[in-house]
Amino acid sequence: MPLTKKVLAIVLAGGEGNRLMPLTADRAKPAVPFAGSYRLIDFALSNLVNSRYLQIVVLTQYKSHSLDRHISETWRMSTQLGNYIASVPAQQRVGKSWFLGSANAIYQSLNLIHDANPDIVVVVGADHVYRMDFAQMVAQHVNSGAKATVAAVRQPLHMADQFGVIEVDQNDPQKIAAFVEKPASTPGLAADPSQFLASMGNYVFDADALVAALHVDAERLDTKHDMGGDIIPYFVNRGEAGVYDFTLNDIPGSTERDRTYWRDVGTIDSFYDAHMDLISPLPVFNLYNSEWPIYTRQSISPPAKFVRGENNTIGTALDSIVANGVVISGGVVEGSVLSNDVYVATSGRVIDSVLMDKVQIGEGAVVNRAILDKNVKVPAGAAIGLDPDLDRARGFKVTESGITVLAKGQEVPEPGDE
Ligand code: ADQ
Repeated sequence: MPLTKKVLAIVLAGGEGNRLMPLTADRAKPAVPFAGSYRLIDFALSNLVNSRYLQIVVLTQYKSHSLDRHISETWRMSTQLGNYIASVPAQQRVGKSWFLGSANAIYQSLNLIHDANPDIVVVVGADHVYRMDFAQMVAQHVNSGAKATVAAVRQPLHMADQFGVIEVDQNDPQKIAAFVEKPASTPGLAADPSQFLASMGNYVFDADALVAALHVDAERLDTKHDMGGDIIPYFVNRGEAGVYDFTLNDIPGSTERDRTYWRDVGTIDSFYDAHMDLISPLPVFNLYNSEWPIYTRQSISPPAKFVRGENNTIGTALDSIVANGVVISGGVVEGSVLSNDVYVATSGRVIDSVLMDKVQIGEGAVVNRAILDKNVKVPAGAAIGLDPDLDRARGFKVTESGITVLAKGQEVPEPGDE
C-alpha cells in the first residue's frame, strides 16, 4: 500500500537520566556525548531523517541548555519546504506544572499536533543507540489497522524491571495481548526462556487516537501520565495496540549483527559497554555505514595527530576511535574512545576508557577502565582506575563493575597530595 500519510515525529528528550550521573550533572541525558563526536540524541534524529520524516519536534525540559544548543547548531533545517527540527521546552500551556511524565509532555504540547495536523504521530525516545527505519514500522501500523504500535526487541530476563514488557497475542503476532511497565519480574518467552520482549520506547499512533488518549489520561488522577505506564496500557486494554518486531527492520549497508543492534544506554555500565561495542575490529555496531549515516555537528578542530614524545617515545592508538583535534604525543591509547581535542602526553597510557572533549592526560599518567567527562586534567604521574578505593577516596564514582567516572572538569589531585 503506498504511504501518503502525513507524519509528525515527536522526540521525548526531557528525561533526567539520574542513573547516568555524574554525566548528567549539568546536561540532559539526550545531550550526553557518545562515540567521540556524537550526542545520544543524534541517533534518534538521524533515524528519523533517514526515514524521511522531516517534521520533528523535540520536547525538552531538564537541564536543556546544551541540548537546545546542539539541536539549533546541528539540526536546524530550512523551513521553506515545510520541514523542521525544533526543540520545544515545557510550555506550561495547561497549568503551572512542568511535564509530569512523558505523556504529559505531549499533552502540554498538543498545539504542535494541532498545528501540524498529521495522520500519524511517531513518538521516539532520545537515549538509545541503534539504527531503525521508522517508515517500515509505520507501514506495518497502517496495514494492521492498530491505533498504536509499539516497537519491540528481545532483552535478557533480568532486565524486565527496566522496560515495558510486551506479551504478544497468541493468534496474531502483530497484536499486543498484555503490557506491563517495569514489572519486578516476568516469565521468559516460550521460544527462549532467557529473554522477554521489551518495548523500545518508540511508538506509532493514529494522530486522532493519540490525542483522544491523552485527553482521557489528563483527566485521570490515578496515573503518572507516562507513555509506557499509562498510554500504551490504555490502547492494549481497548484491543487496539500492535507490536512491531525490530528484527524485521531492514537497514541498507548493515550487517546481520549490526542491523538489530539496540542499546539502552541509561546506566554508566551500559554507556561504557556500548562504547566498547564500537571499537572491536569487527564492530558490534558499525558507525561507518554511509548508507544510513548518523549525523552530528562537524567539529572545526584539525585532524587527529600521532607523534613521538620526549626521548622518542611512540605516540599511538590501537583498537580505538579518536576524534578531530586529538593529539597523542608519545603516549599509548588502547581500546578507548577519545572525543575532540583530547591530549595525551609522553608516556601517558589510556586503556579501555572513554575520554570526552578536551581531556588532558599528563606525562606518565595512567587511565584504566574509566570515563572522564569534558575538561578533566589528569596531572603527570597520576593513576585513575587502578585502585577503586583510592578512586573513591578522591571523590570519583566507581560502579559495581569497576568503571571509574569523573565529572565534567573534576579535579584530580597531584600524585602524593591525595
Ligand atoms: P524509560 O526510559 O524509563 O522507559 P522515561 O523515563 O519516561 O521512561 O523516558 C522515556 C523517554 O522520554 C526518554 O527519552 C526521556 O528522555 C523522555 N522523557 C521522560 N520524561 C520526560 C518529560 N517529562 N518530558 C519530556 N521527555 C521526557 C521507557 C518506556 C518503557 C520502555 C523504555 C525503553 O516507558 O516502556 O521499555 O522506555 O528504553
